[in-house]
Amino acid sequence: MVPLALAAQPQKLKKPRAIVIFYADDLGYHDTSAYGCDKVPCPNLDRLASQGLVFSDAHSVSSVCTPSRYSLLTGTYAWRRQGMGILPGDAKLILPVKGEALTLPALMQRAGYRTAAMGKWHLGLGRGKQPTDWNKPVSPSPREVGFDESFIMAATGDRVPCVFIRNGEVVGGDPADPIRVNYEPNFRFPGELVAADLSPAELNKVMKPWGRSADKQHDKTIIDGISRIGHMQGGAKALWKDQDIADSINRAAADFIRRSAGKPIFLYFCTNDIHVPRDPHPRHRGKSQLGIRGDVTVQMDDSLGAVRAALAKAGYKPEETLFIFTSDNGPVISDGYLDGAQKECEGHNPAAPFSGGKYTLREGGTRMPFIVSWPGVVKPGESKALISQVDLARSLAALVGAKIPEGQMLDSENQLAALLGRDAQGRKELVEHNWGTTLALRSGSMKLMPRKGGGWELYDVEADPAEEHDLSAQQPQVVKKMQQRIREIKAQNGGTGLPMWGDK
Ligand code: NG6
Ligand code: CA
Repeated sequence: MVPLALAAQPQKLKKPRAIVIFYADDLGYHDTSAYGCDKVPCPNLDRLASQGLVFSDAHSVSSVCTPSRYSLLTGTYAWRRQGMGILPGDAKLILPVKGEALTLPALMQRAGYRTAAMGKWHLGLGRGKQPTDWNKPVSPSPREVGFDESFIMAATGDRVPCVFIRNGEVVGGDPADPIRVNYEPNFRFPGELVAADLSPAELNKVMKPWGRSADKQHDKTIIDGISRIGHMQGGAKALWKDQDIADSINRAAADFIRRSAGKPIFLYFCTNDIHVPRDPHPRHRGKSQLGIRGDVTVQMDDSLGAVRAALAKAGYKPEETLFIFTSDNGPVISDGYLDGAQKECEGHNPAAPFSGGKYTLREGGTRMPFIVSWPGVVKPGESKALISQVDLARSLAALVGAKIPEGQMLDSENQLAALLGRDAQGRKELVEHNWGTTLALRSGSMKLMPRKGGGWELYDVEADPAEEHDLSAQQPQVVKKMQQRIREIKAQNGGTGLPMWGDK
């Protein structure tokens, strides 16, 4: 048992030498063996779970990527900002840079940590003249946000540009073959290979069998046999190979860890898995019983193992390492490609026991796999504490003794005691978000959610995790009270409609 005195004073803890946030993409609550899915072996995650605290009521801020990541890194709710949503691949940087507001990596720097962002970014780059010029250093980039080092994909695997960017510069960029990106509708670069322009016979020749778009967004530039969102030209030597994306990110992270050996590090590791396009390395093919989507989950687990191995090799002992595993938003089976997942995942509810998933306000949209491991400090087990990823900012600040300036990171709660297993409750309430400023509210186990077409639905998600029995007619007074509370939360901490950073 942890003495109560310690529970009340987590700041007395020794600072971990390594703090890692391993952020999966679109991974659902029920997608891995660690959370009960026996069709997808994830031995590394299983090991982490057996040594750590496995949360069952931890949430991303949003059921889509950009707002969740923004909130995690800023300790503020993304939905307070204007124009927040899934960003195109050439969007400008939406995070505050130094001098504008403190971010999680910047506060870790102040506490003496070397910081790195690896993998999927999707928070925009540059703020200069649009469109972004990819042929010179892009600024501001993760560096200006507080990351000493970065090796990132600008947006998503399905969006151009399909290149890695190291510390603000395209890896493998060639002045003789400049990169151009365009997101205008009906645009074409001269000679560009665009899926929408090709006949089925031509598509069969140039595309991987699972590279075929299923909608009008994903049928643009074909790169590495996969059609993408947006148009791209040039940069032939810089283009990633989809089957190697995971290994490239793992290598970059391992390199950062190796070069940092002996120093405190904060690693924000964002795997591209299990987002579309799903194109696992051949060594992971067939390793799950759920087809291509399960195989990229195995690949994600392999990346987890690679990061853990790199830490061990560089001398970061388990008892010096706080490792947090989670995902940015709920699961989706079909997300723009005819990759076979629909059929292969038949009978698999990736959000089980919840309903909904990515893009939805149901529990499946934001209820995330979430595991905290810190051997010797965090007792292995399970936690039902209600927590949000927006709380990582204040909780980690408390852990490393960083001061947050007055009036900043206001949506973040210090939930360090819950994260370390010393408080079983966590938050009293939590908002869930999908689009715009539409919010659902959890108040304990009760959940109020706007009904499509008007009105409200009320659920007790503890008794009814799938949100099937609407209690709004039986409990109108609870509906009223929670509605009022949503209004209050929206009005707090600057309200809504705040300008995006970099806008005036
Ligand atoms: C959507 C894409 C989807 C995916 C998502 C981003 C369409 C129709 N759908 O707009 O395929 O790329 O954006 O996912 O284009 S996220 O996890 O980064 O939020
Ligand atoms: Ca995502």
